[in-house]
Amino acid sequence: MAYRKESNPISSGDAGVGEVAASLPEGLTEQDLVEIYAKTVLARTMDERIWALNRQGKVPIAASSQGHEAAEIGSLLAAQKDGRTFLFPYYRDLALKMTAGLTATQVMLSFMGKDGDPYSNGRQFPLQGADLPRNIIQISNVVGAGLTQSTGYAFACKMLGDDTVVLCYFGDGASSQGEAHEAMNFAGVHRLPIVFICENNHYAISVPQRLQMAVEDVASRAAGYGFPGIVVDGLDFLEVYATTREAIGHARTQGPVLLEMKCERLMPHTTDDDDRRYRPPEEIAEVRGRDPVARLGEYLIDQGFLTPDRVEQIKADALHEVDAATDAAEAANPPDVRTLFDAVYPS
Ligand SMILES: Cc1ncc(C[n+]2csc(CCOP(=O)(O)OP(=O)(O)O)c2C)c(N)n1
Ligand SMILES: [Mg+2]
Repeated sequence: MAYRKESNPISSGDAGVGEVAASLPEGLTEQDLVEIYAKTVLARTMDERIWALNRQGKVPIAASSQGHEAAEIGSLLAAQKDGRTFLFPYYRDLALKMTAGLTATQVMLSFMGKDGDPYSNGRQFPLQGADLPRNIIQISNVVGAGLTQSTGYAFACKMLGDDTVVLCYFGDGASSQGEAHEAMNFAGVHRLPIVFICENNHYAISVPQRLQMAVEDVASRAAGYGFPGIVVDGLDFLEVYATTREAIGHARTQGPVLLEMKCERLMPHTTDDDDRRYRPPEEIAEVRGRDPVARLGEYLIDQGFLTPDRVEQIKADALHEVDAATDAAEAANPPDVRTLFDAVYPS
């Protein structure tokens, strides 16, 4: 079975998730929420700009995190508050990587494949590679591969007596890969310090969830590996944050947890995809009405943490920052051809 908020077996039950200011989840302050909202808006503005630049022929390809921001940024904030974590995101995690500390200009350099891309200096898919100063690795776009890589990392942490907890991100489609089973089975046997985070947007490119698996919840699979699986509202920033913090604590002391964040993919699979060929317009309109960024902004206004004017100012500031990053990346050079073989290892 998969557990939901009310019956979550790793929770004390009083996390105060999604409720009033007086019961913000542990370790989270009003100031944190305001700052994180500004970063969320910046990530969304960047994502929209990247999409527009693709249509102008300036960005070859992008996978959007629109609709996944609460899942990515809420779980990242939980990891940052914990302080002893290592992250293996996947290709849809722009919002996570940006909020982890990449500047808007660095992100834009990566998407345009220019000199200065901090992940691979313009050699790989955008933001693919390693960002070791921020404890982040995303080696490839091979669907499901990150599960075994991150499980190996968690195994090494345990062997070395290091109390780091690994967070491994992947999609619902990836959860159908053999590697997902192998990784979770191994992690369960060895009680590894790892939190598996499935960002379930109900599609693997054009394949809907019902054609990928015969269960409603990916989280229910955790029972087969001997650890808890919890369904999380991945559009609710506070629920994501609180559940991830609990899961990190559980992973450090007792072993793996599978968190299934129910998200929505607000855009096509990538800039190369046309989702109108397989998603009815009513469905696209419906999911856009449940935008997690708008929901966080409304929550902050409701709680009196932000005024509508301040929200507008945050949006204007984000646009300004993205404009400057766009100009800087457009003016930047491609990587120097003499560096072509740097960091390339002969086989
Ligand atoms: C091993 C492998 N098979 C197929 C692909 C092609 N592919 C790229 S993304 C994708 C869908 C993955 O869907 P999901 O895991 O749900 O992630 P989402 O893109 O929806 O976030 C596929 C099949 C790949 N990259 N790697
Ligand atoms: Mg998916």
